[in-house]
Amino acid sequence: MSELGTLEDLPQSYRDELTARNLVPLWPSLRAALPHGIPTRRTIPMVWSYSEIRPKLMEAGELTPIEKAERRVLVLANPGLGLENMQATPTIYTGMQLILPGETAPNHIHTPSAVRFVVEGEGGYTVVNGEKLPMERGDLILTPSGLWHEHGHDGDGPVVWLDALDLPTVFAMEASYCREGEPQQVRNQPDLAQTHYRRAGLVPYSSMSRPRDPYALKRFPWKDVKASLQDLATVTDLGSPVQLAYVNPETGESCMPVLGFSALMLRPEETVSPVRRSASAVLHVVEGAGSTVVDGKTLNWSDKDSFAIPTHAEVTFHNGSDRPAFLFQIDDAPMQQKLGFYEEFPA
Ligand code: 1HN
Repeated sequence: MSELGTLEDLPQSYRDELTARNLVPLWPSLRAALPHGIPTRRTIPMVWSYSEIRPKLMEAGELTPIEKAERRVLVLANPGLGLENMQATPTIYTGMQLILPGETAPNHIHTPSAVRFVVEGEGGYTVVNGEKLPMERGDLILTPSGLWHEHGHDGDGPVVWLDALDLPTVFAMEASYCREGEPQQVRNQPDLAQTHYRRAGLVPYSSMSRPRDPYALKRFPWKDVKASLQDLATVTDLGSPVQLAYVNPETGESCMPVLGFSALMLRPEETVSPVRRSASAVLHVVEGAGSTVVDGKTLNWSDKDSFAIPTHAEVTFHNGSDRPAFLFQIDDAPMQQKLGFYEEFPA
């Protein structure tokens, strides 16, 4: 590998002439743009503790009426990427959203794709293209790009969920925008997809002779995910990941195009070292307590905490307790796969 020329190697007059013409020499910046062996990562492996988020979110509930917020959210921003950029990792936006009893978050549509993962409270709902989807603790609700969605709360007490969006990518493409709409007409058969896609491997017969629905299932109830993980654990060797991906039942593909979602169970005292890979991730603790070593840095976590894992990181999960731990994972593997550079690095 040869030393490349620097900016300072060039006569100032030449540099000034380039600048005046909006031209930039590549070679002084080439190594920064394309480092050898491993990308440069500014993402800091870190935890957002729910015990710190929750009081501030409740304060936001008092300080800012929903009409002044539309979405009352505290964003989990990674300081390594600049707080103002609202990135947990370079591709993943995450935020904690609070809705109080009787409030509604108005109907809108936008280019980024979003999901919500319910953290606490009962009675919340999201209406997606006319379908009213209940939000119970741990449920995953999809609001894909271009689908109308609005939130409400019919119950008592605060409802909090984790929003995850591909906003950083869509924003970087200068393609992020929204439109507002009138409240939706709710269809009289709520959450019909739960019946249509009752069991993996079975789809409505009529779906075989029409184009695949890109978002066949928009709600994944946690009770099903948890039971499936517990079943999978009975046939999985200790130390091997007990992990399930959220997919579109009509295509078998990741349920959203840019970000991927999965659930992971760690058995009591279990240690799991997944294969090192090129994707970045945010994990959210549904229940349990443990730690994750990310590139040598130990992140301790418990119920409802969230943590960031940079691309290409060496990761080991440890469940330090005598009860199982359940984690929800957001990653950018689907986009990396579509772009053709997703990699795994077996030890
Ligand atoms: C959004 O539409 C929601 O619909 C939440 O609840 C967070 C952050 C950025 C852009 C759009 C929502 C969002 C968002």
